Amino acid sequence: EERYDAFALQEKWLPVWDDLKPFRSGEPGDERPKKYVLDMFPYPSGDLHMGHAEAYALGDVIARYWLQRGFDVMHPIGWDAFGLPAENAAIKRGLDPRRWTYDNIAQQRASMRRYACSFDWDRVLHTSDPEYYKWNQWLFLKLYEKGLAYRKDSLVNWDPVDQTVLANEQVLPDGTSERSGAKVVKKKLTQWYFRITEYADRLLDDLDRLEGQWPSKVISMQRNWIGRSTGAEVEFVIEGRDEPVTVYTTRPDTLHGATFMVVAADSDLAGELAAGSAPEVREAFEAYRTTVQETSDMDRLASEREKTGVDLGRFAVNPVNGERLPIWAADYVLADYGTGAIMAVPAHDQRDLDFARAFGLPVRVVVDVRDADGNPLPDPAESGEATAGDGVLVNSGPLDGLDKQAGIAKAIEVLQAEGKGRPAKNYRLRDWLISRQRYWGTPIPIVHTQTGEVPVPQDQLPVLLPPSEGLNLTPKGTSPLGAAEDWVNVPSPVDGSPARRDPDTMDTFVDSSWYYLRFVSPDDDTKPFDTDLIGQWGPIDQYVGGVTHAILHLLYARFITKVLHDLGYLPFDEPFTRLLNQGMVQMDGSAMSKSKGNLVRLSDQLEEHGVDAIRLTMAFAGPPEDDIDWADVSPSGSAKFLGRAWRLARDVTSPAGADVTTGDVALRRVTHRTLHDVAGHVEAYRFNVAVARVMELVNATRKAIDSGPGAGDPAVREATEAVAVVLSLFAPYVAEDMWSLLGHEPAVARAGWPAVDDALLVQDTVTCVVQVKGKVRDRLEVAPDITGEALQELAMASEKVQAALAGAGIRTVVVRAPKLVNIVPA
Ligand code: ANZ
Repeated sequence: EERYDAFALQEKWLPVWDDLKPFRSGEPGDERPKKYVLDMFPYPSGDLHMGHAEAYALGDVIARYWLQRGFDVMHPIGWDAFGLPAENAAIKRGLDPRRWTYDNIAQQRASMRRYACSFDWDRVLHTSDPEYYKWNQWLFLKLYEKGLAYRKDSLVNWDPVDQTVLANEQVLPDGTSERSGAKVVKKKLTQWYFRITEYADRLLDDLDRLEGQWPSKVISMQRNWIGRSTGAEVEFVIEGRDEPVTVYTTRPDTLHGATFMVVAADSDLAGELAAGSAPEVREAFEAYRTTVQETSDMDRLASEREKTGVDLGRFAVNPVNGERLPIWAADYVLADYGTGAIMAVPAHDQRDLDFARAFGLPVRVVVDVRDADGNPLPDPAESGEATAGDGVLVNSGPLDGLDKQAGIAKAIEVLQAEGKGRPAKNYRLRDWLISRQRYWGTPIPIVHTQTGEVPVPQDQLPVLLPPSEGLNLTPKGTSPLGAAEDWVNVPSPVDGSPARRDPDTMDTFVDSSWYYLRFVSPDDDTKPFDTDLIGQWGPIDQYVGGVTHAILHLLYARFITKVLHDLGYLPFDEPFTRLLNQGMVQMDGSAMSKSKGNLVRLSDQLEEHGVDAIRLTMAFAGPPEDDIDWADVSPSGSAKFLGRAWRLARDVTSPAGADVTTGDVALRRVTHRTLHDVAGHVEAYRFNVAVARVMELVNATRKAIDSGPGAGDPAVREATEAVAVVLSLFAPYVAEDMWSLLGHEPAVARAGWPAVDDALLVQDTVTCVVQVKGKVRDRLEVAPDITGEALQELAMASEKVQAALAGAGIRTVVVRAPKLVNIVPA
């Protein structure tokens, strides 16, 4: 073989690896320490695309690195195979969702094999397999037993195009569905929920433990999503109503400044209060409520929005001073946050102020807020600017003179003593709505009998999804499964009386909330995962995937992990120790899409440049978190470099096992320094820098062959072997062929990281001249990158310098690292 042929290498080595299975993991008796590296599993929407190619290339660098470092690396793969796209494609093309899904999986799997992903192909799962989703149902029932799965009527996000409910997480900030793009509306339905709010505090607090290990952006997105706020609940007596109304406030210190009350227009409370009012109020309210129900939460909360509302003609009594406060219904108060009712303090809350100014309601200042110079801020009633800052309380009776913190504490104390309030917390996080009115998902293992809901007994799992033939999958607002008469009608598990299965399927985020546990025992049909094994492998050392999953998937996985931990199934309660979010592959500065006509097809790229060049390009393009612009990278440059690396192995003439210690020291230094540094770079995700360093090593080696000690020098062999091992992380085919040219058996992936000789890492030194009063007194051998401080210290410690100073004090020291120190005595 004289020429580098990327495509011939692919044909040559793939079958060898199929045989060798270099990435099998967890073999009995394997004593190596364990590492668990996981790439977020793909959705089988078609063949692999450029985004997959990037993610899997980067995940592979990490998995292959730890393997070379002597770890037993588990790096499995699966498919997130249930979900709407399969169903929608099936409807559009008249195919069975199963066919569509499993055909795509087969195609992706073949592409991954060819892309040389270092997956353990004996650990594979598809969430749409009954062998898998049986355990989704098991999980559901475990949560149900613990009161963590429950059913309730509520206003839900409804996607009018896909005709299904959406989790809050699936509604974009502009109020549209992340799936269909339709404007999401509210609809009242009975749905299943997982009680994730019960874990809100832990989900929030445990983020502290991930600091430094997860991207800080993801941590703060999770924090905001959970959105914990602390304050108080305060009870207001309502005239003409037996029960008081409780409001939630973060500012109980401002109670004396409350001038009206607002209830969410779409709350039951608003309806009830209006019903007890005059007919014209009722009419105005009903009309208003109808428009509110058509408005998204996002719009409702937008601060710049014009305030709207209806005076309900009712009154609340302020518990601290007995004042009568008019009660309004408005849309800027949300029905499902806090208690759905607020005390309005317009002087110190902007939205309340806007509302007060719109409807001529009074504004009363109770916090004396000052600017930086100590001057009082303008009166909010005139300026239109609420003063939300810290200040001293005024017009507030017993709270006068206190600052915000003390005022809050005191207000709560007083309320509590009188039984009119208590400290309270609130979260933006809502319970997780898991019911979906669609076919292609996990059936919910509940049967509805005349007397109520009954869980399907464990030994009757899985509740199999019936065949799709004969079912109309077109969305119509209720699950297609409801029409599968043979399936839906079952005897009650309790007494055999006629009953019906729950026709809904689970949100596919349930499937992906625990899949990583299944990989330790993917074929075990007696339990979802083996607790001992997951204790050995877990938690996941390295998780790799897109930042698009920063909230939904990661939060759900963290939640389910904590639940399973609490149930005694897991020894840990955070699933992912380290997280890497790779950027996106773009083209000409924007996301690629068919409609924009800037789509780069992975298959075309692979055909043109070969697998290795594409993988190397992905790693070399820049920091992995950054987006890659495919117009700015050079896969052909990568291919050229790989050819240069390969030719080193072709040219080496010393025999395998030659005594490298007799080799050229200069080249050996480059080799060992490269091995040492590349390890650090890979561990810190600086894959691009690691690649740059291998390129330098390749150049140095070529120089040693052509104009240095020559191809027969053992240092050249040592360097070339190092190149092969390091390249096995980035360009597995060329690395394998180099390894073979160098006289070794496959697989290079398991060759092991060459031992670094620390003696060869010692840097060259520079001579530093030390002067006292302009006269040379000493010469020091120092590292070229020594800091000025360190150098000064060394100089001062010199005996010769001390002798020259003879006890005199110092006036100044001039340091020019690394070459000169000049000391001027006093
Ligand atoms: C009186 C007050 C005075 C308030 C003041 C703020 C400033 P976070 O931090 O988001 O929890 N609020 C309570 N429930 C609400 C709902 N369902 N819809 C809209 N707004 C609601 O904010 C809590 C504050 O937002 C609460 O404290 C309440 O207004 C309002 F100077 O009460 B505050």
